Amino acid sequence: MTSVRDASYELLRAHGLTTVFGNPGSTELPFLSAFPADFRYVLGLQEAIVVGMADGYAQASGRPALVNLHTAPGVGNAMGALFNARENKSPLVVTAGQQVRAMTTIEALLTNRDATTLPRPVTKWNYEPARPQDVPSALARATHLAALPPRGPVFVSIPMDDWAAEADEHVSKPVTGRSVAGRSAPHPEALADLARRLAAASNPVLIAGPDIDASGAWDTAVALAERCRLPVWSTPASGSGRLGFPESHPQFQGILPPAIAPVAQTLEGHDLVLVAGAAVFTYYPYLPGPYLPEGASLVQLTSDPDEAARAPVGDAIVGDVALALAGLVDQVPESDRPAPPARPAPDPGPDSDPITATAAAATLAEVFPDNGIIVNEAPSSVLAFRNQVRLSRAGSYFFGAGGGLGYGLPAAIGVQLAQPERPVVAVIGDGSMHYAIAALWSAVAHEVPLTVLVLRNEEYAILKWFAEFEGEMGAPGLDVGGLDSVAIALGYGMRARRVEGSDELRAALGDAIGSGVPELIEVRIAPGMSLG
Ligand SMILES: Cc1ncc(C[n+]2csc(CCOP(=O)(O)OP(=O)(O)O)c2C)c(N)n1
Ligand SMILES: [Mg+2]
Repeated sequence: MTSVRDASYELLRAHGLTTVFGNPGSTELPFLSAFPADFRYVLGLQEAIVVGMADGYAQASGRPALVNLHTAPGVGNAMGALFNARENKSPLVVTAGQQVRAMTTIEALLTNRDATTLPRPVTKWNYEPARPQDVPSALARATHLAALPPRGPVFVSIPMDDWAAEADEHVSKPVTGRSVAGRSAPHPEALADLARRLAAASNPVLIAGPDIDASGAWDTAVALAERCRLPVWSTPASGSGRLGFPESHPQFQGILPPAIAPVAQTLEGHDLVLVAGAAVFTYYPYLPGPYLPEGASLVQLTSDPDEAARAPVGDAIVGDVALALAGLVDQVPESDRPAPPARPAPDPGPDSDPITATAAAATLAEVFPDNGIIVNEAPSSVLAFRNQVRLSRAGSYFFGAGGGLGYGLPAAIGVQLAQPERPVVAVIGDGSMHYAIAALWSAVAHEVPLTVLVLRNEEYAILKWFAEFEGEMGAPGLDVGGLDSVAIALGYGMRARRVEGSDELRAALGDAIGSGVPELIEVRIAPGMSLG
């Protein structure tokens, strides 16, 4: 007989879902026991870590990733990370164990009482199969849905006695080989109209968003910008989980500010604002004003219907961003307008003791390999690292678009697992380290050779900056002195050291990057915000 378990593994195998990110409990053991040799289990010591690793892995591989959680408490612990995954548009197939069917009505221990409601606000689909025999088809449906735009997490609750049931092969076999192609081209007339508007505009500008990278449109975005001589801005840093344009390109102008009125001020003088692969925009804080400068119109290219519908201004064309940009490249004439002026080279700023985050970023830039990847969760110095390092290859940058801390460290592990040939550096604030600190153990246990750079300013610097900006002084809880990331890393078995100053930092980073083993470097930095 073929069991539901065998049929499910066959299906997961057929979809390439052979890496399971999980934290197990008794309700998951019937799935995990006699674990097939061609599968790999990546253990996270807490569910935020499990989902964060899977999120980085899914995004950096471009394919859905499989998560296995422990019934209700496991899903509960994972919620913040699932919120992040949704904002990152990360295709996660999240499964969780459930009590045996015979004991859910009487609510035996570990019953996930409202299994399909629990993760609902942050998942695209939630399901508990009506019959054990429907587990494989539920997993198939979940996998296709997670990967369809807008990509994101889906959830399947699986009663623990389902795995041993006899499969209904009339149901499980046909779904096993199915493929679902989900990239839809934008409406040809809408795109042709946009091409005409772009050709006729006197001063158009491109705003490059994260879905350019996710959809594989990196080179096409560059081709369009060069063909139309467009100045290019990145969408505001806080909502940009990935880069949309090479940041050392001479036409790249910088990162848009995140608030309504400053965006309009920054885009002053442009008559057509083309936004590709992003929401319009992920604003914060609230600085009201006109959304666009006088006389400007906006067109948004997005594969996400909700992103299109909720934009406060402009037109939108829903469809695959790579296909949309390629269509524009084909249809717009080459422009003879002068290329925009290049922005100044990065300035590492004056020496100080301790060094500034900007100087730390400049030091990383000196030793950073061409094919390196940065995962950033250092809130007060995100802009400094973007400006100093100026990443310029596709798939080089991952950032928690939802703003929930605890993403960066586990995500960096997942990214490194998906991209073993590319050195990964996780740049993490000393406060942010502690939302998912036990991820260090997973890096060691699974021999994931990433470098973790901890910026120790002993404070929640960005919140102090924000408090001052908003005039909200006197809040408690903004100092985090005494957090010794080096001692903790050593406790998890990771190589770790503390450095002071740019010279020590340069040497330590040079050693750690590409060393082939996971290593943590903690550098003391000056307090305060670093903007560039
Ligand atoms: C889950 C979660 N809790 C709280 C916050 C609020 N928050 C935003 S930034 C920040 C401080 C980050 O401190 P640190 O990592 O040291 O970076 P720094 O600001 O010092 O650069 C906090 C607590 C959050 N974003 N996510
Ligand atoms: Mg800090």
